[in-house]
Amino acid sequence: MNKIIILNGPNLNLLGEREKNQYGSLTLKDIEKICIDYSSRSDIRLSFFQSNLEGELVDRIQSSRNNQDGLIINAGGYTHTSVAIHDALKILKIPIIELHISNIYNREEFRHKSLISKVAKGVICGFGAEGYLMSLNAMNKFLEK
Ligand code: CA2
Repeated sequence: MNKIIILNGPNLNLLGEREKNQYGSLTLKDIEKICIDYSSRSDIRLSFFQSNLEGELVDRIQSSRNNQDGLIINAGGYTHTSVAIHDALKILKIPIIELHISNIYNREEFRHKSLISKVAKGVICGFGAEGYLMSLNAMNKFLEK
């Protein structure tokens, strides 16, 4: 059974409350439930974690080193700024998928740069909350090989 962790960065705890045009109306709890339902039908043991704090995300990434088979990350705004998250991810030897709900490339210029893409095996963005299931499916495929 493969162990996969989904990490969510700052402000994603507010999903479904505001900016519904951009991020949809599902809450992060709704998304977590959908992902857990999916994982219980697949060969996955899923962990789901959100933090607004960069250091807490770095801690989770570090502790995934020895006990996860794949990591999916929506780093929120830290995607565009965090050398610390980039460095922590770079240490991992497991596949990493970068995930965004919105298409960061058709938004403001400052969102076009990602420090995560360089260390990710794949990137999924612009498919709304559906991207969470798409990334789980893609991770499953990566881990099958
Ligand atoms: O599209 C994504 O998933 C993002 O990672 C979301 C981040 C944004 O900074 C990235 O550029 C793209 C922001 C998440 C903020 O979520 C909110 C949800 C509801 C209300 C306000 C913010």
